[in-house]
Amino acid sequence: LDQIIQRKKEEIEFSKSKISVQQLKDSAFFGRKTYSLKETLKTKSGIIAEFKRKSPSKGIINDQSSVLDVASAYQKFGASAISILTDHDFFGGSPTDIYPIREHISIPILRKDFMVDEYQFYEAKNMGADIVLLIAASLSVSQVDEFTDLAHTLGLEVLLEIHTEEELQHYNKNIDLVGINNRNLKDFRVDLEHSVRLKNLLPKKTLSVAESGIYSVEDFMYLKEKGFDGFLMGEYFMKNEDPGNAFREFAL
Ligand code: IGP
Repeated sequence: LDQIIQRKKEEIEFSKSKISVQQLKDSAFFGRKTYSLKETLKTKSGIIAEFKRKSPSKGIINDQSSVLDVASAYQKFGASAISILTDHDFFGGSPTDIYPIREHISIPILRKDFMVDEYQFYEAKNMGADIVLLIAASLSVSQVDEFTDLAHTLGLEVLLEIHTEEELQHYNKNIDLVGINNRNLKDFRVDLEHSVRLKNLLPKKTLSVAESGIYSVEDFMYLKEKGFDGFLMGEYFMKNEDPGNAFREFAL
């Protein structure tokens, strides 16, 4: 994680030198309408289906599928939202993955990246995202606070990702949704029980999302039964040649 954050900071400095915050704000796309995950979690499957080409733990998962084909199928078959990894170096994503699909998608899009600088929030808005991820493990409590306010000013919802009990301190009542990562980012182990325990420590009405390592209908049903409102799934769909069809079969 430290290595990713270090690299991310260099990348942001480079982006800033090419496009200023003012230029991002001036673009026509900046003022577009946004979609709410808090709403679509209630009315659709609850699944936030992810587009992910590769990851540090799995290597290449799928570098053939087109983001528009996959996102359109996810939407068609009932996803509550689409998550798109925009990190290039570690996840094979691109900052231009969201922009070209935005006009075809009418459910919320999560910009999944490592948010460490205000600049990235203006970027996310400009890309066409509706939700941003804040990873507690790489942010201070006050950063989470400030970034949440900024996201809201821009009309973006915030998904706070936690993995440990200590990280619960990063929660504040302005946060829209809390994601509990089933995967430990240090050793990549998945533990659903651990997530359920953490979920039970959240304030009762908090919207919760179980993230990562959901590899079967049984995993999904188990987490649903334990009261999770959302389910963030990537690899299970993306490892197929046709991720949209894998989603369709899962959601049926
Ligand atoms: C999806 P999976 O195991 O279904 O592919 O996981 C998603 O939860 C995972 O990609 C993820 C992630 C992250 C990636 C969760 N939190 C933070 C990058 C950064």
